[in-house]
Amino acid sequence: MAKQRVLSGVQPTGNLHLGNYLGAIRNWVNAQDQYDNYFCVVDLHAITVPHDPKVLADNSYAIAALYLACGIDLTHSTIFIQSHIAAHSELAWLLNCITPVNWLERMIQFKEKAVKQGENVSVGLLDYPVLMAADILLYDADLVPVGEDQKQHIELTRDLVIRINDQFGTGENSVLKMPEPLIQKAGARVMSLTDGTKKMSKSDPSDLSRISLLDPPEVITKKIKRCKTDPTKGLEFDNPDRPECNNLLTLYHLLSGQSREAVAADCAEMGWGQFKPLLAETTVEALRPIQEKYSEIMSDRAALDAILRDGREKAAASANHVLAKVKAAMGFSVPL
Ligand code: AQP
Repeated sequence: MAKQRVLSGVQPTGNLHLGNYLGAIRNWVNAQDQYDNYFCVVDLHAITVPHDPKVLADNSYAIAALYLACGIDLTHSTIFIQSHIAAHSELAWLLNCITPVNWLERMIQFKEKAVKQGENVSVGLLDYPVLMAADILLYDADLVPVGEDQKQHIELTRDLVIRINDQFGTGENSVLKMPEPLIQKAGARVMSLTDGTKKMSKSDPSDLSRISLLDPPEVITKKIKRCKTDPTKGLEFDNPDRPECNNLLTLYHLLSGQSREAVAADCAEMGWGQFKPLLAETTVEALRPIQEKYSEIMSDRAALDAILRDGREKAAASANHVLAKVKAAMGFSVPL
């Protein structure tokens, strides 16, 4: 039986952080041998917020290298850069024309990011979920592994599939495949180090709020030393009055590989003075192999280019096939 298809991606908007890793990439790596995987660097999404053209391309290569450094294996997975395949923009346009504006206006991510852009908020930011739907649907993806924050966008993708299939499918023949979100409970929402009620994010103005996968050991140690805690003695999971405590214990559980029960028992009597150095050391050791592999990959640019060229060819074959199917269903003429 053919393996189910997985599609996911990360924006090259800055260095990847522990939220991107634990909420998304690590789960891709752990499950990759069960699926036929497509992982893209979603650079078209990165320009929905103000961006610096001087660093966009380098950031995209860096994210692709980090995918490999985190353990993405090319025998199970295809890695490519979204903008290298024109079908993403083209399908997004076709989907735009059947998407009600009010579906997009109620997206939480749009509302949160639009506030930051004020009067300059772009059509691109509003349209982000439609482009994301195109990314997923072009690969006939069965499953989309993401963090909790992207769930609403996948629901919108599913609504678009229903709409396209109802309007343009014929009888038994659906045009697009219905994808499902794949959200792991642990790590689905890693929170900011400076505010345990906000998600860790690349766009937070404070670098102290996140641990980037490429932070050197002394920076990781400093960020953990300075992170927000509370005055209560003893550490515990799931106390709604102690969001920072829950977040830091969860990080320790995920990065140390110890079970939640073992962590809860070991840390029940601990104070922050004892726990913080333990978390810092665990984080440094968990990221060390990723950082070493990343340096190795970045030192051979020709090899990375070749991987991305192969990825583009493979991804384009699927994307162009689905795009042609949608265009035919919508009634476009075929160029002679
Ligand atoms: N804090 C998080 N906890 C768990 N998962 C997270 N993800 C992001 N933040 C967390 C997951 O990482 C994947 C890639 O995300 P993205 O880069 O495409 O965009 P994002 O979700 O908007 O991530 P950021 O860091 O918050 O970026 P900015 O600040 O640029 O918007 C997704 O699967 C996401 O769920």
